[in-house]
Amino acid sequence: MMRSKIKELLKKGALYGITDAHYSPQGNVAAVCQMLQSGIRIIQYRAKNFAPDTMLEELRELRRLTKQAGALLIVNDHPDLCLQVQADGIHVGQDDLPVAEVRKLLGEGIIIGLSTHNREQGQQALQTSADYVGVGPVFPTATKPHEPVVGLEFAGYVARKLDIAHVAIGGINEKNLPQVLEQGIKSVCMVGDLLQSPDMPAKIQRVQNLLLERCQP
Ligand code: TZP
Ligand code: MG
Repeated sequence: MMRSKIKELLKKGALYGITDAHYSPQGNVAAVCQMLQSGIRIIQYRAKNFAPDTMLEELRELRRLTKQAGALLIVNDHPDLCLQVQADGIHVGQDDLPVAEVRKLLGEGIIIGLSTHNREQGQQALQTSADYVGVGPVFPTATKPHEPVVGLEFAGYVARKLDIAHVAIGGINEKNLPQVLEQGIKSVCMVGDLLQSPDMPAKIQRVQNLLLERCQP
């Protein structure tokens, strides 16, 4: 069951990979290949201004590659594409289709991730069938410049007080990662810092080592 798999991975401490074509001159598929080769096991396909046909084409390839690697594939928004390529899950924001609607559309087996930006949204997520919450942006970020920064404090609140799988996101890089982990956070997304790295596999390895070290019980 993929819903329990993502919960386990996030609870243990995982680096969650997200595509972003702005930072990937080599293309989304090539970037994901590197992530998978370096051991990332959760991939979110996020392609904000792409034509539906392009998304479908890339997603078909990513479905094949993630299956082969035993990795989860999550689609940002787009329940239709999620169904079409038989992705493992969907990630929605506060202004997207509500979790209950997505659940009705895609069924009991599908992973649903929900972005949260404050304590109230975090609490509300507990009342839904969301499998995990995204928490952020923890720091200012060029990847999502218009989203108000929620800060480390909210990340710590979710980690310590809310009984739901979670992943911190937004402006996280190798340098500030220890501050995030100090809040009790075990799983993180790094978009720009990973994709812009001249040696992504080496960076992934270092980050995963740090997550492992810091996340010993
Ligand atoms: N959601 C909240 S912040 C963010 C998303 C998709 C962008 C994260 O990108 P980066 O480059 O790791 O700050
Ligand atoms: Mg969205």
